[in-house]
Amino acid sequence: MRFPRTSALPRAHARPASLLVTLAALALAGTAVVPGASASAAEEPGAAHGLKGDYYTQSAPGAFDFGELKATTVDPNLDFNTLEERLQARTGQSDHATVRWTGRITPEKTGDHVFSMTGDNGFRLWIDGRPVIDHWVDDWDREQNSAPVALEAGRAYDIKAEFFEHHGGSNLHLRWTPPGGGKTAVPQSAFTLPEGMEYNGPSAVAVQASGRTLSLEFPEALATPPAGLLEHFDAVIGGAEWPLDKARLDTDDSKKLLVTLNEPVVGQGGTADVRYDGEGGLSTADGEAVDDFWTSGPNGPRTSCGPSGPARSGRTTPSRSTRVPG
Ligand SMILES: [Ca+2]
Ligand SMILES: [Ca+2]
Repeated sequence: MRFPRTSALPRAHARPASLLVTLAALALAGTAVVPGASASAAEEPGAAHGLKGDYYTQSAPGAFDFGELKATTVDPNLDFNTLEERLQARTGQSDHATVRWTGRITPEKTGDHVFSMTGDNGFRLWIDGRPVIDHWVDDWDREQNSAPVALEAGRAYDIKAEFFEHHGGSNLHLRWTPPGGGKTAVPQSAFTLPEGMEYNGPSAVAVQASGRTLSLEFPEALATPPAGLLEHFDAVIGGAEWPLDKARLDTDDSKKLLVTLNEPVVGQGGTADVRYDGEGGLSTADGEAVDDFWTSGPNGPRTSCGPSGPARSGRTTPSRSTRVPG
C-alpha cells in the first residue's frame, strides 16, 4: 500500500525558504496580505485554499483533550462524511483523537452569516477570535447554529475549529447561511491557510460532469506530469476506490491536472477523495515539487460556490455512485 493506513504522516508544510520566495512574489504582485486587512485572500491569484489541520491523540480515552500532536497537514474544508481514515493515517488511531483546524475564511457577501455545525462527536468554532459555536459534548449528529455573525465581503477573518472523536464513527460538517442565501457547506474556495503556511496542493477537485475525468486545480501552473505519476495517486469516489488511467494538463489551463478514469462514474453524490503521496515527481512549472495532499471535492459538476449560486444540498447524502456493470 502506498499510503500507510496505520502510521502518522508527520509532515509539516511550513517551509521558510520557499515561503520567502512566495512572499516576495506576492509583494512584487502587490497582493501581499496584511492580517486583518480587507484584501480578499480568497481572490488572490495563486492563493492556496484550505485549512491547516493539527491532528492529536488524546491523553486518555474520554479525555477529549489535545494530548500529543501527531501530524500537521492541510484539509480542503470541513465537510467530512467520515474522518476515520484521516484520523487513522494521521494519528495512528481512529478513536480518541482530536483535531484543530486554523486558517482564514473570506465571505462573498456582506451581512449576517449563520454558521451551522454537526459532527460525531464534539466540536466548537471561533470566527475572528470569538467563540460562535460550543458543543464540546460527547454526542453525535446534533446540528448547532451560531448566532448571526456580521461579516464583510472580501475580508479574510481568522477561523478556528476544534473536534474530538470518542469512538465508533466520526464525521464533521461546517455550513453557512449567508445573507439572502441558502445553507451550504462552506466551500474550499472560502478558506485560506494561516499566514506563514505554504502549500501548493490542489485548490479544488471535482469529477467532471462527463463522469470520465477527475479535475484538480492547482494554485500554480504545473509542469507536464511525469510517467508513472498516477501510481502515487489514490482516488475514492462515492465511497469506492477508483482506477485511474492517464494524467495530463488541461491544454487551456496548465494549473489544471486532468485525470482520466478507467471506468466512468455513473451518477453523482458523495465526494471524490484524492490522495497524492508527494513522491510521483509532480512539480510546478517553476520546478518546485508539489506537496503531498489529501483533498476532496464534489462528485459531480461544480456549482458556483458563492452565496448567490445554486444551493447544493447541504448535506451530502449517502447515495453512492456506482460503477458501470462489468
Ligand atoms: Ca472512530
Ligand atoms: Ca464517534
